[in-house]
Formats: sequence, C-alpha cells, structure tokens
Amino acid sequence: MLDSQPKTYYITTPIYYVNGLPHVGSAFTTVSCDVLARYQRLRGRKAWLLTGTDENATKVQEAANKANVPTQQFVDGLAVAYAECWKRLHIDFDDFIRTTEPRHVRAVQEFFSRLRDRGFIYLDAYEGWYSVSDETFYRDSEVADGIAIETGKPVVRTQEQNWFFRLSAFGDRLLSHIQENPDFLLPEFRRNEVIGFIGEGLRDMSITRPYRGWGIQVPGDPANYIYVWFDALINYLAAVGWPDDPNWAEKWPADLHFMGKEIFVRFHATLWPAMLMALDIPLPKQVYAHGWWTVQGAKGGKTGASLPHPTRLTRLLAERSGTTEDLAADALRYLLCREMNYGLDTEFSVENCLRRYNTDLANDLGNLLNRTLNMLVRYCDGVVPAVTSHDPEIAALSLEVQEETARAFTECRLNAALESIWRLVGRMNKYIDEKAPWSLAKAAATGDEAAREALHTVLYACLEVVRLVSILVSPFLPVAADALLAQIGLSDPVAAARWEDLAWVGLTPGTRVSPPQPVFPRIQELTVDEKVLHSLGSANPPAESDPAKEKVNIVSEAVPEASPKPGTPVAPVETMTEAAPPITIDDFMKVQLLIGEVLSAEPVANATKLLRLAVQTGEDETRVILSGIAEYYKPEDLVGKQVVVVANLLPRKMRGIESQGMLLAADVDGRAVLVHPDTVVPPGSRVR
Ligand code: ME8
Repeated sequence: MLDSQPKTYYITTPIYYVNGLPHVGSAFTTVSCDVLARYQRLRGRKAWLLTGTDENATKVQEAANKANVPTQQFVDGLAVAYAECWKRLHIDFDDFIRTTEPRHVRAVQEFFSRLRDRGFIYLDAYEGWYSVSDETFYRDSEVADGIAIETGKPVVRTQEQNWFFRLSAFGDRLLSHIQENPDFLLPEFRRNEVIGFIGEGLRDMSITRPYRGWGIQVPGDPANYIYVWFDALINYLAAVGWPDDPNWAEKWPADLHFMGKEIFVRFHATLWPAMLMALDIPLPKQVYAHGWWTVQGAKGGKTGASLPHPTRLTRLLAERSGTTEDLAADALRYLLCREMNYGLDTEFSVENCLRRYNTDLANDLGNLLNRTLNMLVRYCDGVVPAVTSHDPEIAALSLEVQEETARAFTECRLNAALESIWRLVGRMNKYIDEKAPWSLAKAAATGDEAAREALHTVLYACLEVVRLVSILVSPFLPVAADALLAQIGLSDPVAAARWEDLAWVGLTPGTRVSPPQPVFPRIQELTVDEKVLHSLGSANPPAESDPAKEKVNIVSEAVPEASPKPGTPVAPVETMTEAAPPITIDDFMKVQLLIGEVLSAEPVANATKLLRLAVQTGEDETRVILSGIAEYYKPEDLVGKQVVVVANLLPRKMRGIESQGMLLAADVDGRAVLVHPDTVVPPGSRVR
C-alpha cells in the first residue's frame, strides 16, 4: 500500500441478536460508531462502518418459535427493522452483515476447517453449564444455584460430545500482546479486567452444539452446529471478503471494534484475538468497551428493563419541539452521546434527554445562532463584514477546543468531545454579553469608526464560531450542521468539510446570511408520565417481552440545570443575557415587579423600534416607559392591556425621553412577546 493512501479506517459495531427490536442501548453503540467514522472522514481518512445482525443464536430460534413464525422469516423481518432504524438515525453504514448470509456461512466454515487442519480444534466430551440467554458456557465456580453469577441468567447442565478450541494455548501470547500494545484494549481499567481474566488461566472452549435445525453446521459433521459466539465474531472478517476476496486485507485489520462491556472480556478481548492468532491473521488495532444505559441501576435492553425504541423517542422529540423528524433524529444522536459517561454505566432518563435538548441545543446553540444572525441582519444588513482585525482570544480558544475535541475523539470519549465544543459555544454567548454589540452599533451609528470596527470584529468572531462549531458537531449532527451552515450563507454540504477547514478565518466577507430559523426549537412540556414512557418502550420484542411483565422505564430525578427554563422572562432583545448563575430569593426580591395597565401608547419620533407607553402601576403618578417593541405591537392594541413592569430600574433617557421602568417580555427567537397576568388584577400588584 502506498504511504500517501492510508488504510481505510475500519470500524465495527457488535452485530445485534434479532430476538427483539432495537432500543436506545443498541442505538447508542451504533450512533457512536457512526460518529467516530464521520470524525475519521472529517480528518480526511476513508472510513468504513460495519454493522449487522446476529441471527444463528439459540435464543433467536426460541424467539421465533414463541412468536410462531418460521425462523428465517422472523430474522428477515427483524434484520430490516434494524437497518431501517439505523437509517432513520442517519447512521451511514457501509455494510450490513447478517450471519445467515452465504458469505458469512462460508467464512465461518472455512475458519473452522483451517483451525481444525492446524490442530487447534479437537473433539471431546463436554460437561458443564450453558446459559441460552447469555449464549455463554460457564465454569462451576461461575455458577450458583442454577444461575450465572455474572449475569443472573439461568444455566443448564450440559453433557455433549463437542468440538473444542484450544484457547488454553493462547494465554501467554494474549498477555504479551496486551502488554506490548497499550492501546489495544480500552478503557484502561477494562484492560486490567482482561489481564485478570486471562491470568486466572484459560481453558479450552466448547465451540459446537448438537444441531437442532438452526445455525451454521460444522463442516464434515452436520450433527453439530457452530457455537454462536464463535460464528458471530467471524462476521468482522467475512464482511471484508475473507477468505475469497484477494483484497480483504485492504480493510483488515479492523481499526476499532466498539461494544458494550458485557461482550468485551471473554469474547472480543480474549476469544476473538486467540482465534485470529491461531490462523496468523493480524489482530484488530483497538477494542473499546463502553458502559451500559441502566434503568434504576439495572442494565436496560431486550431482556432487561425497558429502554425506549429510538424511532419513538425521536418522534417524541419532534412532536414536543416542533422540529422535523430528521433534525430530531440528530438531536437524539447528540443526546445519547452527550448523556453517556462513556467508560461507565449511566442511568437513562427521557426527562433528562428533554432537559438536555433545551439547555444545550435550543438554548446554548440556538441562542448563539439566533443572536449572531439577528445582529448581523440588524447591524450589517445581513452581510458578513470585512474586518481589520480578529479577536485573538476567540481564535486561540477555537484552536484549543479543536485540539481538545480531537483528543477526546481519539479516546472514544464522545461526551468529552461535545463538552469541549460546548465550551466554545458557551464562551461565545458570554462574549456577546460582554462585548455588547448593540452599544457598539449605537456608537457606530453616530460616526464612531473605532466602534464600527470593533462591532465588525465581534460579529465576525460570532459567525466564524458558528461555522467552526457546525463543522465540529457535524459527526453528531450531520443534518443540523448543514442547516446551521446554510443560515450563515454556506451551501457546501458539511460531509465535504475537512479538519483543515477549521482554520480561523474561513468565512468570506460579503457573504449574505439568512434571518435566523430555529433548528432546535424549545420544548415546553418536559414532564414524561408513565403512559408516555410506556408508549416509547421497545414493544413487541417477539420472544422475550411479556407486556404483563414489562417494566416501566422509571425516570430518575432530573438534575436541575443551571440554564433558565424555557419561557423564563428576559429583558427585551437588545439587553438579553445568557444563563445566569443561581441567585438567592433575596437577590430576586431586590427586583420590584409590578402589574401595570397601559393607559396610552404611541410611536417615538425617529425611533422605529420604540413605543412610548403611559402605564398605571397603582402609584400616585403614571409612569412613562419606553419599550423596544414597536416591530411587534401596534400602539392601539396595547391600550388597556396589563403588563409586568420592572419598577425599580434606574430611569434611563432615550431619544430625550426618560423611561421609568421596563416591560417584561419573552424572547422568542429574537421577537419580543409581552408577559401578561392570566386574569385582570389590580394595577400595582406585586409580581414574585
Ligand atoms: O451481544 N446500554 O448482541 P446484543 C448500552 N450478538 N449498550 C447496550 C445496552 C445498554 N443497556 N444494551 C445493548 C450481542 N447494548 C451479540 C454481539 S458481536 C460479534 C455479537 C449494545 O443484541 C451494546 O453495544 O445483545 C452491547 O454490547 C450490544 O448492544 C449487545 O447487543
């Protein structure tokens, strides 16, 4: 291979048992792999993502029997359900392998034959424990009272004439490989579990079962079929064309096998590398195990507590926010990657997802886009200004964030990558507050050239960060990233972007932007009752779900977020501030809010945005209040309306008129919407 053409980055998900529908657990793994593949493409590398379905298991056959559907028909239906679900989540897989496909059966039988030819497989009597649910053999020491201690699943005593794989021959070689390649098994604490497991001594492994009409038959011994794990692992090789396609080594070895922790130690970190060593096939470069989504501390999934079906959860996000299902699918990708603490277990909660949607996507990212574009439209006629200088702090921070994000990607800590990107988003929202472009614009309007240059520098920095953030988040939000870029006047698909495009100053002055359109509108209804949760569950897993027994996904207590709740009153647009630190009730009570009644309203000469209102607040004198709402309200519509007045604000002179207070209004994507009491109350009533 030429140096100038680096090997294709080959990444795999586990292949999922088709004994039930996908859920957010399997979706999380698959989305993470898609994000990692997209990251590699962003780095300019060719990436190849493999996923698929594990169909030869006894538990799959049992599920089909229970559903009273022929097994082949049963697995055909579920394989489509998985592929469809992944497509709806914008998972751009390059291949979808099914273990009932001839290419896989061929590879498995060939692998078996070659091992047998080399003397690594032999026939012997097996007596021991087997769990159908785990599809795993257990030692006596791993079983108590008919239950596998590790998983709590029932085991049966099995006595059979089986083929055995000489796993015991590979312990030392495996340990040396692990020691010599510190990046082989990640995260590090799980590598130590593997070292401990191998250190206890590996025993030869029974790799066949008596044939009962389903599974891959042992070549030359049709009375037995190949143990499903031995079969399943070979999918990673079968998919690249092993053994018949002469080009299989173009993709092999896999760069990353990515999976949940329960299939890491025994299977991916021990059995699989030993199988490959036995045939002198290079080992995968990296094997990574993530933790589980739990529900009340227990693993959620097809056989555990119910986790939502990804498409149903996407629909809930779309319905509650009003965004499209495509953008909601992006949001779910984001939420899964952001909420999971990658190495460890994480409690799954739909309410936490909805809250996170509001704080991160609707508020943080939404506000940055919205404010930036509103200001650009208002102060620069919607055209990217030419600048004489750039803000060095923001340029440096953006570089720091890129480096930090890249490190997190390399370590498969996708939550950390997002945290880092949001550090930049958060800084920009504060930067806008600090720089107060509205004041600079006012000064510029009076001919202050320095203020104009400063205004342009700030606005350019905001836009440039929107551009950079759109590229950085594109592995997570591939559809939304295009929508964000389009609004800042960039129409090239983000899929064509490369890491080099993150260099500061990519935005061309003169580019026309659009008025802001919320990509992730706020969700108002955050509570999720049991009925809704039940409707999100992975219903009808054909075999193992018994609706009568199905556990309801109980939402854990949500951690309060620092950001304001949607709909929190904010001052009119120009003085709007971002999420504030928590305050005490005493702090809040310093603000005197009173109900006022509008007695009269009129435009202010030469000020297109201002209305002059006379407001009765139960005090001796009527207050004169200037409010920047002329674009949204006709004066005559306001007369007689009750409003909320900030009464103890220092008076402020505008256009020669003193304003004695301020009206509360919600900022709805840049539009001011006045707050009214929901019934008529005496003017002067205190609001608290
Ligand atoms: O094990 N939290 O298939 P499987 C996070 N066929 N991830 C979860 C999860 C949870 N609660 N539940 C499932 C098999 N997953 C075998 C694999 S590979 C050669 C054969 C994800 O359908 C996670 O990635 O039980 C886990 O490892 C995988 O689904 C198990 O899927």
